[in-house]
Amino acid sequence: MAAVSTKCENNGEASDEYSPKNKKTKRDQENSQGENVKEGDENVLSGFKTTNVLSDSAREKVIFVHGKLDEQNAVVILEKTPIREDTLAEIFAASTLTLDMRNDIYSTYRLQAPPHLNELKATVVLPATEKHVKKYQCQESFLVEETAEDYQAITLPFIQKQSFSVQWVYNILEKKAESERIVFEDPDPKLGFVLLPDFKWDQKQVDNLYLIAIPHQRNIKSLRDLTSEHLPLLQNIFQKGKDAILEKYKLPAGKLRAYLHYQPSYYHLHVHFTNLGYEAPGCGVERAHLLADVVQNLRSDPRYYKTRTLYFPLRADDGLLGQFKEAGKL
Ligand code: M7G
Repeated sequence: MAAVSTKCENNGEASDEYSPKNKKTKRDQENSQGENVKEGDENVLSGFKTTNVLSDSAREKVIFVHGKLDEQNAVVILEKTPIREDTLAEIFAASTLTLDMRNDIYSTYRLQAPPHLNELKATVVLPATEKHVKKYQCQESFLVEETAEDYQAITLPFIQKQSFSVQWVYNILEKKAESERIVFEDPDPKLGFVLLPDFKWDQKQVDNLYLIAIPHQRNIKSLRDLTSEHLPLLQNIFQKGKDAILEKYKLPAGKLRAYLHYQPSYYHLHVHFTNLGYEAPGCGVERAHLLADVVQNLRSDPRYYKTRTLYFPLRADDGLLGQFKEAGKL
């Protein structure tokens, strides 16, 4: 992704008098509780004022924009969605075409598809914290080497103070949000989990299928906390996750990539399930740990992830990178 601008405005708090904000503030409060209702056709982005572009990609056809909405900091992600095979007949029949150039057997056109086939996916983070703004900003990354001691001395204290809120995860587990999107649930408090579409996936086609499995257990922050004690949970997620995806999306296990991120952004354990044919963001070897490997590693050494040195990338202005530098580890 090319950085269009790396300038970051300060995160001013919204003023109380601003009238449309009173409505929003109420919605924000509802949102932290979670919201299952559909918002209808109201254009909540009509007042969005762009501050700067955090990053964009012509290849992935996505742009991450930082701005203000009702005087609150917001991040909006706009993304062109894949073209579905089942819409082709309508695209060919009902679009308008303008010729750009013709040369021998070659020609290019600007094609205007009917509006309902020309959607953008918009993801809104409101209010966005400074950490959200940094997360979506295009930046240089550095590979960090974290020993078990570094985890205890540097990473753990940092994530206990500074990580993103996992309120959205609790909202899902408590059915306060996204309950209508749940694909499968095993309600067992120890072994159970909720499987639902990741909010990066528009669910229109399985080509870019992306689901997450979130365990009901709340005390597992990340891969680092896993021991052989968690094998029944991991195996349950693996097996039932694959079965549910086969049943609902007809995608067999051999077409799936199931993995955990280290470091994750959100410290409540979760498993990513993506279509193997889709190069999902964050599926590279520097961050993704295949669930099948995690299970094997814990079988051969119950404390594998408690003792191993783990490697992961951190962005240049990530506070955790600063902590590793301060400790003379980089
Ligand atoms: P991660 O490895 O902690 O962080 O994965 P990452 O975002 O850096 O990959 C968390 C996953 O949860 C990501 O794939 C997010 O797209 C997804 N996610 C984040 N939020 C806030 C939500 C949400 O509110 N709903 C859903 N369904 N997925 C989310």
